[in-house]
Amino acid sequence: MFRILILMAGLFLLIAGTATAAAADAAPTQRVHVIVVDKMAFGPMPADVRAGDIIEWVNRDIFEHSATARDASFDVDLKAGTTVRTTAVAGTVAFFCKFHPTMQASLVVM
Ligand SMILES: [Cu+2]
Repeated sequence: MFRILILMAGLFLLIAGTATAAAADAAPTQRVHVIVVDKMAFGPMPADVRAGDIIEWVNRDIFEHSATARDASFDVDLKAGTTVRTTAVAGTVAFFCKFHPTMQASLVVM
């Protein structure tokens, strides 16, 4: 009887240990941040963007735009009325629209 009890306690510890390890291995939650392009301008930049998060570029205009990084780290083509997703990379990147260079903004990714 005592032996069975020891065996069950061991089994419980094994299961509990496995569950803890699985939780620790889980990747941090990947969040989605929306940047709206409307009326020939980039909307407000999302705050608290972390590397690996998703940036969802939404072009509500009837014109084609782009989000082109000055350091060439990304170049997103945004056809009229489309949505494009990219993965955020750490750093502060100034970007502009290559079709309308007065459209400019800067995105901070931690
Ligand atoms: Cu544009």
